[in-house]
Amino acid sequence: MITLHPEVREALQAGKPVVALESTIISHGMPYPQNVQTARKVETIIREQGAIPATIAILNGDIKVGLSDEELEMLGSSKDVLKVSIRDLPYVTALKLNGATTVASTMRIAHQAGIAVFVTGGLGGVHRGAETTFDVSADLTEFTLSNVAVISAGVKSILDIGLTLEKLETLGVPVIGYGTEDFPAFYSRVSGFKVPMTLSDPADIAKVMKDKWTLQLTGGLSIANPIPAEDEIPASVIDPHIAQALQEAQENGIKGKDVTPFLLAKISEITAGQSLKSNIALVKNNARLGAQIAVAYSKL
Ligand code: PSU
Ligand code: MN
Repeated sequence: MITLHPEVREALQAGKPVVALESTIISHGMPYPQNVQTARKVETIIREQGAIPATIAILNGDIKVGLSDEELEMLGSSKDVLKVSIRDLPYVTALKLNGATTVASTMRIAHQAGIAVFVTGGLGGVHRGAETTFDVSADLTEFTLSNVAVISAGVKSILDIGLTLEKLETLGVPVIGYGTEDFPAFYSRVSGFKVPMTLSDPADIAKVMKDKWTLQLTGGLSIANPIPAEDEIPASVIDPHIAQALQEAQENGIKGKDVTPFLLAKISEITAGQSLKSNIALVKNNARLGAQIAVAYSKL
């Protein structure tokens, strides 16, 4: 039920490096047209590093790995694209709907397609107040099931970062800080929480991936890449905005799958686009690293 773009299929058959990309960040994480522009730029960066990009989405019920330019435009501009996590996948395929995949569903599809590296912006995780709401992203459970290295800029402090890291430890997920000992907080380079492992060479990260799977330690790895210093928004600036977004979510009774998109849009609105600028910069930065890891992994 998965349709590989011919270029992606050929690259996988030839053992060339391929980098998967998610689509919820396009449909529900950024406004049009910046979302489509960013998605295209990210694909270009991956190519410049010598890898093939494979953006994953569901179009008319077809699970697509690798999109054409027109498909990317449609996905980014259309209003009827559902946010599709693991539980939603069979519903969207059966009813032939359009869907944007989250980290969890993109990991699963990438794994099934044989793609080992996946670039995104931020991971889902344990939400603040999860002790009463039970709101824990399916992204975390997916790390126990799909053999994919996920490059992100860490997690936004809309989440409980400490609990998210504890959960990743429980699930047996290697969390590798790229050139940092501090887990990054998306807009900010530091969260105050330490990463268990630090590596500064993409080739070393590729070796850890290889050994994890050779040891039959099923599941993913989280590669946490801090936002470039010139694009960061310090925690002292962004935290009050995040607090306001969280309060508005509560006042409006936002629940379930709507929580994360609501908070992302609200923060962008409150910061008048400053957060969007940072978001775009960190995704590009992750694309560069992800492609470098994919290239190194393809040589092992
Ligand atoms: N965090 C971000 N940006 C995003 C997301 C999370 O900083 O775009 C998206 C990703 O697609 C992630 C999803 O997989 O939200 C998590 O949603 P939920 O919390 O409903 O599982
Ligand atoms: Mn949730």
